[in-house]
Amino acid sequence: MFDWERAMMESALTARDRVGVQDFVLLENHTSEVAFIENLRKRFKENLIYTYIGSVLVSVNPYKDLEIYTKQHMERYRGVNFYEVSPHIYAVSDNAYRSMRSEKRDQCILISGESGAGKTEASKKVLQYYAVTCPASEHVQTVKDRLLQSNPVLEAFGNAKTLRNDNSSRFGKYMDVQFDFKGAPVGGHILNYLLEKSRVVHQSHGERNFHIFYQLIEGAEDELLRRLGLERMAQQYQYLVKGSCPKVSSINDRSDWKVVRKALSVIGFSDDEVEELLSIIASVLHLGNVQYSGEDSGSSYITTDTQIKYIARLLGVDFSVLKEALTHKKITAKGEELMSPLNQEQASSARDALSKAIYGRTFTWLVNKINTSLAFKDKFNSKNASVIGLLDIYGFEVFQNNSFEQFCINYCNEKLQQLFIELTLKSEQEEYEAEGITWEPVQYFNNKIICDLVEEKFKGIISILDEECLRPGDASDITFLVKLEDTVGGHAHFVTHKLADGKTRKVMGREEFRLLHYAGEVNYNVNGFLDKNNDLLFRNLKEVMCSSENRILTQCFSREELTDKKLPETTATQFKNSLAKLMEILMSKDPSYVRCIKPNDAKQAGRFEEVLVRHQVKYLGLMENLRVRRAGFAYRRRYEVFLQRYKSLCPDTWPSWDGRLVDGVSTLVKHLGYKPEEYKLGRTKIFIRFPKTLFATEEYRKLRLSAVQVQAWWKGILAR
Ligand code: AD9
Ligand code: MG
Repeated sequence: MFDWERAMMESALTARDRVGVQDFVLLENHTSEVAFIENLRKRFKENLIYTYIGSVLVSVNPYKDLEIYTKQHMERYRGVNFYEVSPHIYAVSDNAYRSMRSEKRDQCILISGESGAGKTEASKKVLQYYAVTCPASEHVQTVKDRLLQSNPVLEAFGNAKTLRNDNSSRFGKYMDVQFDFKGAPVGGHILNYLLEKSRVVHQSHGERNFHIFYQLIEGAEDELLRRLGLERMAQQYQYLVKGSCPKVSSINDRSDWKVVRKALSVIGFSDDEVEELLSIIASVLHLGNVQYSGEDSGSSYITTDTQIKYIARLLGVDFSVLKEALTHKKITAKGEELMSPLNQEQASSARDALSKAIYGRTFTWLVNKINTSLAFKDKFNSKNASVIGLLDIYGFEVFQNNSFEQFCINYCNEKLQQLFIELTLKSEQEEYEAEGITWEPVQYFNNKIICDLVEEKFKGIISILDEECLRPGDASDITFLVKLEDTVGGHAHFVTHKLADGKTRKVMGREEFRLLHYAGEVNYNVNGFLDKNNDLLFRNLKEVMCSSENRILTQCFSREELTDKKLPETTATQFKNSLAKLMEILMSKDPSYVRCIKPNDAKQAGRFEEVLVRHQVKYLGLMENLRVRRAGFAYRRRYEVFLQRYKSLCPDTWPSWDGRLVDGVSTLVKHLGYKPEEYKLGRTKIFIRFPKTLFATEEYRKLRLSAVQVQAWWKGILAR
């Protein structure tokens, strides 16, 4: 090697030192978490927010706009092989698209990470990529517009400012994008999961209600506000002031209102429908301002009629029936229906239950409406449509105080982890088998045991919770906990304050149980579990809603529900069933993964907090993911791609190889001095065991390219 060659090689290596490796499988010390995080940090400092673990994309939220999402960038990734360009969400999008087209298999892109890590932004980038790069016709353009415009609408009604994220999605979302045989997007379908309805009536300090309320109040024209009986002051509304945070510096409610209003039109809402929708939103605000006073007898009354009048008018319901339903509950005694008065506390919670039910059901209606607008119209061809699914769902949550919502969210993450394990290991195994290479089993923690603990019939936590919800008499959150102790007390992943020898564990509260999740331990406080799982709405309130003249509400509250003798499913069971369906959908597709990481809690650009990142690396299971990926061969590439990239390094394969691809690759690697234990040749791919082998090859290629350039430059000088 000449001195100048060595100098160039060194400078290439220094550059790699500075920016890290773009695929973690290439890390020399792949079992070291320190090396893993250092690589992330180095890249983050250079604004390189994306890194691969094989085909999994790890993304660190930059908290600033990077110039990497332009049309030119999209073009750069279009139709290009994964490894030819630097890691990017567009590479994942393009790869899924190409696999769908060439292998005729449905795809899904699963995006996970904690709140504020960038999941929703990532899913929007994927959609934008398809909207810009896929073929279009006039009809397709409409679909593209609707797909894109569904986002601002869903975010207005389903997102809110939280402490962790100014635009936090408070529901899980799975969206199918359907493509026709030409590869043009022709339809879509959205499934929504577990909207955080409790936010409608209560927000923690520093948080807000759903965006739409503030957008309406700030943005709507005077005339509309007057019709809805609203004032332009969020502080006026009890449901909007609980978090003492009506204004957020990063949010412009007024201009967002315009965007949402336009999006509703693009999706196909008529003006009447919009008016009806907003009447519902306004009614929820009025409901929040309904105040009660108590009477000595234990009953309660509503202090002023103003709000009830507005609600009755806006929803087209009878004023006095509504008023009675907000202070009484209907009971049947000896075959006769009686109105039993509610005390002040019961009446307030009945009112809140109504607000939550109205909002929650309207949200589901909204999703259905969007689905109708996105539906693939060509029934004849819809069977031939290929699909790319996008999952943007809440990440694992551990707070100071964890309740029913965290329990559901973390259960969902266990299920996704389970799917990840099955699919990654399965696909590794399948690839080895397909290539005729011996499969070497990998040790890993299978979290099925935790999923079973939560969801097993009769013995699982959800079953026990449902049982307590249905049991008449003295059932309470505490009796639920006692039953849990009796039933799953000995389970390796379940802990309470009770020790096996009858003593108590001092560090745990008496109202708590702890689950040892795959991602770490979480203590859940059982307070409110029964109520939240029951999600009860008194019958007479349902009846009022069924009688409404608002056409959206009549679709949300059906009369059948009143006559149906079957007990309604509890929240946890509904969630469990919808997750089971989701798993089925995902299992039938080829997955790509995007793992999002939040670099700091302050939502600041340029700040990389190691402790925080380490925690996420752990519960996203990234080290385990890397271990599985590295267990056999670190790297694999199709013969034609490998040959194309490195053929210039061997006189026998340059400028082209005429024989079988496998022989060309074999000749090439022998020339490069690969030792037999360093690689294996499969049916269509070469498998390389160690990253350093590939590195050396890659550096050698760079060097040769530079040498060619230097030669050309030198020839140029001589020719002058
Ligand atoms: V939550 O679970 O819904 O609370 P997400 O969805 O993971 O959360 P989101 O995508 O909303 O987080 O990102 C949070 C904020 O980070 C965004 O509002 C942006 O301000 C910022 N962000 C995220 N990704 C990017 C990006 N690729 N480039 C620039 C980003 N900013
Ligand atoms: Mg989100």
